[in-house]
Amino acid sequence: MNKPRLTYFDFAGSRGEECRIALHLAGVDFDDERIKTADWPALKASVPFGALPVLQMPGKPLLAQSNAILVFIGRQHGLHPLDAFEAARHEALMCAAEELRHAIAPVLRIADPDQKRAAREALAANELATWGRQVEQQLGEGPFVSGQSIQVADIKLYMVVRWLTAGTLDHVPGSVLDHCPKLMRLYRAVAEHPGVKAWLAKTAA
Ligand SMILES: N[C@@H](CCC(=O)N[C@@H](CS)C(=O)NCC(=O)O)C(=O)O
Repeated sequence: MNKPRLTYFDFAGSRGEECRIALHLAGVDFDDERIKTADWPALKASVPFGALPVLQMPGKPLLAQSNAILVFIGRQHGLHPLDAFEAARHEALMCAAEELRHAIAPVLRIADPDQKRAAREALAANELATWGRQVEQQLGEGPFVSGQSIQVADIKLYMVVRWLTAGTLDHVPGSVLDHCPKLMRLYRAVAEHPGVKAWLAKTAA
């Protein structure tokens, strides 16, 4: 192995896709390993915390946890603040994005249609609305978290907002974050970033 390998499911979203976008923006030539769902049970015990993504750097053990991977890439390639306090502020936003994903996960597993509707409507009205307001309060003049230059925290927030506002989560309206103009501006700025567009165009093919 002579180049970094990012391993995730064969799916263009969530924690793995945000790491792929960061590697692409960083200009890293990486092996984009995509695991088939059927192969996952056999692999699960071999990765540090039994979950993906993992990043393998040549000569190093596997690195797990999407935020650790993003911060590592960001620090190496100018996509994470050099100032320690500003970096910690970015990491707080990234932790908040992970906490939200963990709050959403159980609701996604509900099968009963009535319970599913009730839980998702409550999620949209409560946790998602509150999370959006809290993140909004952390944002400044923009368009990105730290101003004019995109950082890994922006990529993380973009991926969460893209998921929540796509209108593909039943009973969660695409307008769920409309009360967060700074966050939506950040989302659009990441979506319009030439490097992000180039990655999406390349992988959509
Ligand atoms: N905190 C971890 C969460 C990782 C995680 O839950 N990954 C999911 C996919 S997004 C996974 O591997 N699910 C399969 C499983 O847990 O067996 C991170 O940020 O990387």
